Amino acid sequence: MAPEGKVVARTQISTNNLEAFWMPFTANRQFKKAPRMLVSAEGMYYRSGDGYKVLDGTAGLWCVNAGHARPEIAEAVKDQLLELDYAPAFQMGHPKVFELAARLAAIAPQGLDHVFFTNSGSESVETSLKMALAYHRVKGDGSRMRLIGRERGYHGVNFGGTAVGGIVGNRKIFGALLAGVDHMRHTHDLARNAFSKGEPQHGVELADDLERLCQLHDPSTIAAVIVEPVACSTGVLVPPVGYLKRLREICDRHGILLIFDEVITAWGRLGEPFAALRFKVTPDLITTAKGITNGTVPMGAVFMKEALYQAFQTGPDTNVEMPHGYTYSAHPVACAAGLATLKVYQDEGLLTRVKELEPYWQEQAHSLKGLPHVIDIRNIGLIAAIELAPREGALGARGFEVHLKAWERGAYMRVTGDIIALAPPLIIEKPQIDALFDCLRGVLKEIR
Ligand code: PXG
Repeated sequence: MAPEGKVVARTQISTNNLEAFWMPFTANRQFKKAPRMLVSAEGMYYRSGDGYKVLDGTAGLWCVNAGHARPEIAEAVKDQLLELDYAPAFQMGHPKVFELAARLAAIAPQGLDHVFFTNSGSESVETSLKMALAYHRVKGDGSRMRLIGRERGYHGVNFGGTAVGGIVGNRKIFGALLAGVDHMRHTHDLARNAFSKGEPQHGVELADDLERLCQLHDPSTIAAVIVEPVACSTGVLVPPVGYLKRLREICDRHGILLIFDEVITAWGRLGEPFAALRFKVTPDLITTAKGITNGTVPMGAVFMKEALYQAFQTGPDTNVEMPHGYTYSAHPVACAAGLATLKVYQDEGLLTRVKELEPYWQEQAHSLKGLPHVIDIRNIGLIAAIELAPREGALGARGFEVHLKAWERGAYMRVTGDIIALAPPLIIEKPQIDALFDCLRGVLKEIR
């Protein structure tokens, strides 16, 4: 990593044609004028196209929890490719998927004993929404058709997830999305909660917004509510004390299913295998992906309560209970990666390691208070966000400059608008935590 203050000149990458690849969620023209290439990775670091070591401040995209290039996972993937490269999951099985499901159910919150496999967080979300609708229908309660999300929520990019999601920029150019969707208010409250450490004190009453929607639509029309326990993509909104518990109570009162979207918050990020365990609130369904294979092979999963699974087990044995699934559901290579990942997590105590790191992480994050432009710092588990005041008339410009300058100084950080989001691999050591925040400190002093 480049020492603080030393700005490293970056050479242009000579690649013949950058035009063919339409990069996702990227300003393509801007990127292609000055590409930032990653060519290899190990442990806590990427290596850039021009040979620099770059500290990974965001675990890739919040997924490489055990650090990069773990040989245990690579070996398992290689062996699996040579042993059974693909197996259909419709009306056929292979041993590893049953083993993986059982091992995952064993660490899931009590009662969420069944697992459906997908290939991404977006697919997990679609699966959970369809399951919720189908559950009510198979129970004879098919009038429950509405789905409730939350402003500023992110649930991936497929139609259901975009519809229940609440990030305006991700929704506005895609038409009317789904009918029958409504949103609760988000929980961001700078006036009352700025510079909160962990769960903010104010805002439990925002959960009552669900009660308001129940009164508006009548609860008998609502199938499910989906929230991220900590809303990460929007810039890290930590739930106020008591908020998730109150959502659970309102759902129980009205027979509404509660879905926690734990694509990011599972796999040790909050010091427990799942955020539901940290907040001691058990949803009816959990969606996840990313860290399930340490980001190596695409895989997602939906966990559900016993009662939900059982509700579908009706009719003759020949009944296909859920006409849903993907060609690559339960892909053997993903399952091998998942099993090897879980072993690494468990052998190294990574699912709970963040409990030890969190106080130091929190202290270092909040040491940026008082630096130019910083209007809020928030944190939970091994996640922190530093919110900057936007430049007048140029929303996101200051944030993006931080992203670029941090890269030049040898750290990779995600930025959403003017919020910097940090979520490094869970193997991080204290000197690397220092390096990450020192890098950011230098950048914040430098930019205008
Ligand atoms: N739900 C949640 C809560 C997520 O965070 C998805 C669903 C979709 O997962 P897939 O695997 O389909 O991408 C996500 C993904 C960022 C960032 O920097 C966050 C995500 C993806 C890419 C970037 O905030 N979250």
